[in-house]
Amino acid sequence: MQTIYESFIASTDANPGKALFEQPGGADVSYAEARELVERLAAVLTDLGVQPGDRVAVQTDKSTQTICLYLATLQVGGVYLPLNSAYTGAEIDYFIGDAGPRLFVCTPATLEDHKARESGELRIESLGAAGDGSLMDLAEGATPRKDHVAREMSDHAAILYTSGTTGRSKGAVLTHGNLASNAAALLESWRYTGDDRLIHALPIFHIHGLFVAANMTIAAGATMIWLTKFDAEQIVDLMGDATVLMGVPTFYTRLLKSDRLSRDTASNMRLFVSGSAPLLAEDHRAFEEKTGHPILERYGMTETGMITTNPYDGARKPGAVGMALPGVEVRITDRETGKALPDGKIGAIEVRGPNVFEGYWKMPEKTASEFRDDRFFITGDLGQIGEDGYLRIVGRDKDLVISGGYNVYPKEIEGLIDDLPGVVESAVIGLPHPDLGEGVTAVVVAEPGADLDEKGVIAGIGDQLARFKQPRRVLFVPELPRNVMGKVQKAELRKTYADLYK
Ligand code: MCA
Ligand code: AMP
Repeated sequence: MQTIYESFIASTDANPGKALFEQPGGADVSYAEARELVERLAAVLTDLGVQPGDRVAVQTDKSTQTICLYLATLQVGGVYLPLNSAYTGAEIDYFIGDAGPRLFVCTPATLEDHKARESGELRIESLGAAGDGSLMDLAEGATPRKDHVAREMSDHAAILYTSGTTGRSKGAVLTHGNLASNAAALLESWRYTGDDRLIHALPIFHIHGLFVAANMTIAAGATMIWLTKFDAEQIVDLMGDATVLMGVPTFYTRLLKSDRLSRDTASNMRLFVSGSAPLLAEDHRAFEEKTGHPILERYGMTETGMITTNPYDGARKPGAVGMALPGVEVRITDRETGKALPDGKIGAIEVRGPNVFEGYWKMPEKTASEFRDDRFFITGDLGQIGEDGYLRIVGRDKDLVISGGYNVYPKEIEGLIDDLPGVVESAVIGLPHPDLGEGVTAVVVAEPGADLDEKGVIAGIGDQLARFKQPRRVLFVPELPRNVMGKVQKAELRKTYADLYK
């Protein structure tokens, strides 16, 4: 097996002139051009002191240059640490403090603010969406570095932070073997080849946009039609010239609203993939009716990459996430005892395989608590394997809201709301939302006579939280429903307010 970086070199050698990126309204970037920039960036990283194993943290806008920076980090043996561009100062402080990167690359607009963090151990440079910024200035004059640092499959390739249901965010450490094996399994399962032309409209700081969409394209030697933002009408326009789309369910909800989505406009496409959150069965059916394409739904996680997929050739079933990928094992267990359950029973979804991460960065106890003794990882999702062999996710054993494909951990928001003057306590829940799947909603108990309203709560926590984590609505109640053990009954709140966004 090759590392993703080695696959990139192989794809470049095989077809140097082929477009890796096609940018509507902008310039194409061939594999050879991308490689030239990767090698110049690798020289810059080396000059900046990035050694094998060093973290390179990146919070930039989506650009082809950011993908080149990712590949350059792999070339020098560094560990890539992408950060959501919506994270605010306080969130960034935590990630930098925890991961201790050698280099942090931000946007040109935020460079001045971040420069204050610079020290002997930490360099700060910038990279802009237009290929501008201090890092690119350095790359301009650099001599391309031709060699690469050989890496074992067990060496670290990336750290992706996932918020915790309790306490601090955890950095999931992914190895070269995790990335390479998952890309290989997906290429095989989805028949993805160098002939494919992927509409890439996802962000590139998560597994979905980076390690599914981009890694697969790079490993196959295919082409990405590169969009910096999701726009349903633009995607319908591009379908005639593309073969694959990968998206979160909100992409499909929005595409279905386009009058121009039809069998005709989708006739050149061979595959539509959905993941990161549950796809509504009604959207699955409506999409097939309108376009003739049954969406292929798959299931994954930051810690594991992709786990299961509906079949390429067999039935792609609404409401099901399919079967384990080649080389990956999935089982359903009793949540308490960890004992395997027979098909048909609902239990904890556990996974083992070359896709499963090494552990959480500097958190050995947390890591140990989420693995069974036989190295099965406990996903925190609840599911059932049917007689048909398909896995269906029926719920979550973790307190998590997924809004537009982004994970939001209630605990983090509740902590900030509870600290506001006049608040007794709060519960943050996800309620069915027609566009985002789930809408983040805060239910708050205020002190008697407190001067507090919906706007005040949102404003009070706004500057500490990325926008996508902020509650869309804040509801006030005299008290929160609790069970006999005193635990807040979030399921009851979800039932009471189920129609809030309808
Ligand atoms: C944008 N906003 C959101 C979200 N996205 N609010 C809540 N939840 C969101 N997901 C805010 C914006 O800040 C803006 O706020 C307002 O909503 C309207 O923005 P709009 O233009 O409608 O949004 P958009 O830019 O079109 O974004 C919607 C989106 C986006 C395209 C669905 O959220 C997206 O790209 N999601 C994909 C996430 C993803 O890649 N997930 C994979 C991670 P204001 O107006 O106040 O500024 S999970 C993963 O990787 C696992 C392993 C897996 O299985 O795949
Ligand atoms: P993250 O931690 O951001 O990687 O999110 C992973 C979580 O997203 C999983 O544990 C699931 O709860 C959810 N998820 C991913 N894909 C699907 C899917 N197809 N259906 C339902 N939930 C999904």
